[in-house]
Amino acid sequence: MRTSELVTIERFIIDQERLHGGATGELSTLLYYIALAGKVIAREVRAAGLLGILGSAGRQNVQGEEQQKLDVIANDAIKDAVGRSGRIAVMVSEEDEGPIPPPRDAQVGKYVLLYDPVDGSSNIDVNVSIGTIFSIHRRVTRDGPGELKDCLQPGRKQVAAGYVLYGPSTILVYAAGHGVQAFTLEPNIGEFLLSRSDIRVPRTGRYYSINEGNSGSWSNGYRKAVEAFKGAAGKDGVKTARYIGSLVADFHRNLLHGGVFLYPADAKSPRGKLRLLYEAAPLAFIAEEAGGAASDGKDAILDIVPTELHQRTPLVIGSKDDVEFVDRAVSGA
Ligand code: FDP
Repeated sequence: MRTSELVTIERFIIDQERLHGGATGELSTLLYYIALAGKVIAREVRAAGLLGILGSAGRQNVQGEEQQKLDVIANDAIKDAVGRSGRIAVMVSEEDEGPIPPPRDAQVGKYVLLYDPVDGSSNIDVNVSIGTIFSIHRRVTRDGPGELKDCLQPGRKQVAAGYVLYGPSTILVYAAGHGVQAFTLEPNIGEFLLSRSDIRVPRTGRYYSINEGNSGSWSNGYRKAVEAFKGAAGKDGVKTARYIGSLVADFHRNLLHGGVFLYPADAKSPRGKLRLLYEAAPLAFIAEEAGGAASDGKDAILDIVPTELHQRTPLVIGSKDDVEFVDRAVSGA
């Protein structure tokens, strides 16, 4: 392929902006900085297995800098790259309790970024795929650094959402109201190149993904739905189980091949385990944009009005028919 035929994420973002006149370019710059942070994190993830050999958290590296654990490194990479982009009013990270204003000497922008720097952290030590998830809203306050109410907006109001999956390859997937696109990092030239455009999730899929270790404390509805996926009601609709335990990786597989990921409320997590603002809502935005669905077992995730920054929610996400099937089972219909 000729170099001129390669579509880098920067080129794609600029082309999209030209297609949709009226854009100021601010969102494009923000996405560019998120992609940049994704590359920095990908580099650290590749070396993560060496942290224990070359110096673990609490030690210093050869430059005399403190070597940190991956989630701190990833959180700082995003805060630093995006916080100084001039496009941000406020940020929310899984790793920080309160809203994060832009640095004092940085320009304040009109967007709100909510993110999970390292999703699936229990998989870091065992070299299994992990990810970064992000959600972007437009601020609702007028000026100055953003406030809590800028952060507590329903998912339906997102202007863009995406994730970076650090697997055998590093893949950035995002949606900004014009379909879902995937870009794969070409490590030798350091560019994210368009690898799939306008991703559509099949209406029903072959996979179901759930932590069955928690089945003892699921409600009857979830139990029935999972039994049906295993074929209790006959051969029709039988699914195969796949559970990585990294939400991004489980979601990505089901996005491409179809299927449903479930994390219901259970005895350990009575309100569900996953976080609404920077896990469930951005993935729900992508799922709907790709023709899929996402619910909390009853209502669409995108319609939930958040009341807390780190609010949890049950999550059923993926192929539309499969999500609706689970919702019906949960409601007892
Ligand atoms: P983790 O706790 O490893 O960070 O975000 C939380 C999350 O991972 C998701 O990525 C994953 O889908 C889920 O929790 C796994 O939870 P269980 O280990 O309870 O199955």
